[in-house]
Amino acid sequence: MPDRHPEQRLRWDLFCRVIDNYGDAGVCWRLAADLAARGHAVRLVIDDAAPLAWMAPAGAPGVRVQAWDEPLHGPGDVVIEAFGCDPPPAFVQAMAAGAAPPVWINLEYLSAEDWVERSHGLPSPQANGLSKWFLFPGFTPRTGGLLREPGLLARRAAFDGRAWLAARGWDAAPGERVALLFSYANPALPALLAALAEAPTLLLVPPGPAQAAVAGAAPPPGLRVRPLPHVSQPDFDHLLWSADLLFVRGEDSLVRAVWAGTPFVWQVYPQHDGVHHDKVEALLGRMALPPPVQALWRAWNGRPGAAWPGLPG
Ligand code: TRH
Repeated sequence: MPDRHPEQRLRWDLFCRVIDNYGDAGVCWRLAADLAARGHAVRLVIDDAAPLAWMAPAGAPGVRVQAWDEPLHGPGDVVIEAFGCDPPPAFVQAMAAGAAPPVWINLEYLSAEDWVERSHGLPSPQANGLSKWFLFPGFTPRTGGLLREPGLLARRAAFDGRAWLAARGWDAAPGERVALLFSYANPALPALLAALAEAPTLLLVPPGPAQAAVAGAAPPPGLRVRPLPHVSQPDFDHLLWSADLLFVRGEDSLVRAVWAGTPFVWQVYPQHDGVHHDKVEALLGRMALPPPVQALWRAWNGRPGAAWPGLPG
């Protein structure tokens, strides 16, 4: 990659196709906004900007959002395609035609598996003479790491979660713990609700399959369920910071749960071939969690043979 001064202001083109759920747009928006906050100019080219209306209603200075089929003038300094989404062919041609082609990065999915260290940073030579460079986010120094905005942990430390919830009318009653449930459809949900109800609990449930599932039945006594509207990405962090226990899913909310510093259980994005269980094991292998917590993670992810263990005391 070119040797550039780190403080140089670069022009970044970030390409994103929304496949399903919120993570494609969520990861790309977070990266775009963070780059812009560090002084760079970002074009976010996205085929479905609808989630940004609630994720980032105010946009961000320095980020220009463009539709996928809008005409694009030539590339800037760095081109990122998220999750192998293949930028439009005409744009790729323009990348190769310039006197100083941009650096071309393929931002991959997050995984804690060992092979990520071997694949991170590898080039993939393309027919047009350019190379794509693989950027694998990850949990070790030999990966691309995790996105974290400057000052995030200090903001988290100064945050008053109960006051923030109360200001929104989502108050916890005295003595109630607050749990957040952001998950895919999950057959273990009734068992989780019963376990949460063993102590007074306010369960905050963002939109999605879990919200649809809890809406269908009265919660067990001891559990108050509050369905939430979509909130902006900064407020999604505030939600995570306000809870005592988190159930998160996918990629971005996993990372945000890590930065929240709150006990969490992760539901991996399920894949038909079952390889998602390896991803859960890989992440468990990087965290020294007590066996009952590991058992809960496995049961929540539907690992074959994993019986529901209840919530660790
Ligand atoms: O929505 P997800 O399940 O996205 C998934 C994963 O990224 C998965 O790895 C990928 O393969 C698949 O998409 C295509 O979960 P994730 O990654 O946590 O993304 C949710 C994003 O939505 C995150 O950026 C936070 C944001 N969000 C808000 O900003 N406000 C909200 O109210 C909610 C519910 C989410």
